[in-house]
Amino acid sequence: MKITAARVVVCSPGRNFVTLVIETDQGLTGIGDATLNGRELAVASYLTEHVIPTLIGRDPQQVEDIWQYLYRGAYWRRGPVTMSAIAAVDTALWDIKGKIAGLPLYQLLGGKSRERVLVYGHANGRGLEETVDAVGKYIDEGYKAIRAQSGIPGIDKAYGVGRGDTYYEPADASLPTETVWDTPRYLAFAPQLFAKLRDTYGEGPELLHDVHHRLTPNEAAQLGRALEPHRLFWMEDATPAENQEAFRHIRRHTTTPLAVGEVFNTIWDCKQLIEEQLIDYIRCTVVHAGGITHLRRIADFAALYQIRTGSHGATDLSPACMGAALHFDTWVPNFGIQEYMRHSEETDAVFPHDYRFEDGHLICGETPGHGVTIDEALAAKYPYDPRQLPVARLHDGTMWNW
Ligand code: CS2
Ligand code: MG
Repeated sequence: MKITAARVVVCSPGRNFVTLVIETDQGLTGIGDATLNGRELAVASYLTEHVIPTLIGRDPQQVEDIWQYLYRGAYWRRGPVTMSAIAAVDTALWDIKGKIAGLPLYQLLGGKSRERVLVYGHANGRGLEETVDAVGKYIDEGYKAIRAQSGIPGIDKAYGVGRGDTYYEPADASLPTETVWDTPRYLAFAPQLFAKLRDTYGEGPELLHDVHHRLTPNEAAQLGRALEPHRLFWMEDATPAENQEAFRHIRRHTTTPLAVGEVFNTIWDCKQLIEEQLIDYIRCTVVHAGGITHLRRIADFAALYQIRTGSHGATDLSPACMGAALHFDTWVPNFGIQEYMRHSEETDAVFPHDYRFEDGHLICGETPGHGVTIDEALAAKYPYDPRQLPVARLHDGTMWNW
């Protein structure tokens, strides 16, 4: 079998997506997500100019060798652009392999470890009361786990607050929106929000929270401690993790579970975090961490240290990523949870898929491959719409981590 053609489809059915389509001489086609929010065309160009020409004529069944070729062979290793491009190829090849075998992807990985995948939704509101109500709506819809993000008095455009109560999309303008960050106000507010949530909804729902890289290690330790009485499922991205050792300090001072990894590209970004058991959940995802082939390596390594998976699943990860992730989650023995921010109806129509939501869980389908396709004619009706992620500054103008 040979790869005869590959192309990149960039479309914007409500938000931007980059999708790689690979065709073979046997008429089988596979797709992979290559979306990197706010940097879409960099990955599209990397694929079109540098990767696709090297794929033509290769046997699509050689998934591992093609992964190694694109990783080792590029000489310039790692980084979000390279690893998203590799992920797209890898996901499309696993999709094709499933179609050749006539099996859903989870079967190729080793079969089901569970019947369904626990997901968490993203509840948000402009202030405390609105956020508490938004969490209630998710509970009413059957969610067992909900991440709560709220607007904070005195902070203009806090992370995670959307325009509606379900969809959340931070990439909102062609040039980055300026937001303002205020750590003392946030540290005073966040424990009040979770106290109120426990007070209102009791011990039942799992509650999560994303700090979005805003704190120093010591501030993160303080917040983790303050949240302990409210029993969080996890506190996410408490401090930037380029310096993995920073998590030693947080870990020493709090038992609130820690989750990190949505911006990681390879196992090297989390090697120390995992080896030293500095986190509880690893959040790498299919599209940004080199596809199924590499994510499997990260998860197996994490399993040695009883660290579980909790893959990123924001709306900027396309249904093609979500489909592959759900097969991965159905197989991976050390599964923890899967993020699930629902896509818009336009997005769902462009990417027909067979996964479904039921009782706070997602269930992957039985279609051979990962079960997601792209309607290219419909995609063509939604041209690229340049948008970037916001930036954050402190009140005095200092650039901060968004
Ligand atoms: C996030 C995302 O879902 C999450 O946990 O932190 O909202 C993230 O900000 C976006 O995916 C960035 O593109
Ligand atoms: Mg996050």
